[in-house]
Amino acid sequence: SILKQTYSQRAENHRNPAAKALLETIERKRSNLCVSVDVTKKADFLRIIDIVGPYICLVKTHVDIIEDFDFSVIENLKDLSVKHDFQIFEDRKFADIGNTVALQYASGVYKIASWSHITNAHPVPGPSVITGLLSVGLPLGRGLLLLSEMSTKGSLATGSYTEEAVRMARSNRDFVVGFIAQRRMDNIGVAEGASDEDFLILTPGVGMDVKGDSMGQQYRTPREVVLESGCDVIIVGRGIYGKGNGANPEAVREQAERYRAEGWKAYEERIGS
Ligand code: BMP
Repeated sequence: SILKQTYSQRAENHRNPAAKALLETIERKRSNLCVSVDVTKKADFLRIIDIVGPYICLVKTHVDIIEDFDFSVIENLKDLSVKHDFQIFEDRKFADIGNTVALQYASGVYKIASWSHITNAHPVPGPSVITGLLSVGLPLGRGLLLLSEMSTKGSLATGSYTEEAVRMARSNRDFVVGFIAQRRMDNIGVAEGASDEDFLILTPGVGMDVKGDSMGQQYRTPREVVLESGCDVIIVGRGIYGKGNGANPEAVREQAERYRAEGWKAYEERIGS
């Protein structure tokens, strides 16, 4: 079963270059930690990434919240990704018709496809959202995650919506490399244990010190996410950079180290090493 395979074994199962590179990075750095850097000033954004860089496999961005954005942010981000050996995931959550998402992905101020190895989409428009994005991303070797579940209280992404998202992914395995979800998706719609599919499961809503925020976010620990729910990458935002936009570098470094260690320990326990 996928749950018992190492990240490097799984890297060999993936043909998509972005999925393969992510799995290889996870193994090389012994880190299944993705840090989500949701701050509004480019200096804070780059400073936090430089601090957490050694401890992560992936940086997750929302570039559209940076108030003083210009393309130097992207150039600096790319330099940091080489310096610290991590992949980049713009959490754009595309959710429109194929033609529009292709334009949003390739063009505009951010030109996401030109620098983000992985991005994501809501399955709500149906398969055409994938068709639109892959027309841009596939030739560039990019990968897509579908949001088949969400971490928030009252999420509508449950039941048959989640199942249909998995079906959409199965029909586009060259580009859809996995899911934003709270548990494994490979066995949905097939008999327990019958699937040898390998989807990447990246999971937000991870925190060790609080259970949620005042706006519906819900947190689980790395152990619950990786060991009990079988997810592959933990996504942590405020749990690492804290309330002060990462003003205390040593505290940010310590949290990144702590979440990396917890995520990796849960993985080692899962594969039984
Ligand atoms: P935090 O760890 O600070 O709660 O941040 C979580 C991050 O993950 C945010 O950037 C949010 O946009 C994203 N996210 C989420 O929390 N839940 C989901 O279901 C999907 C997300 O992309």
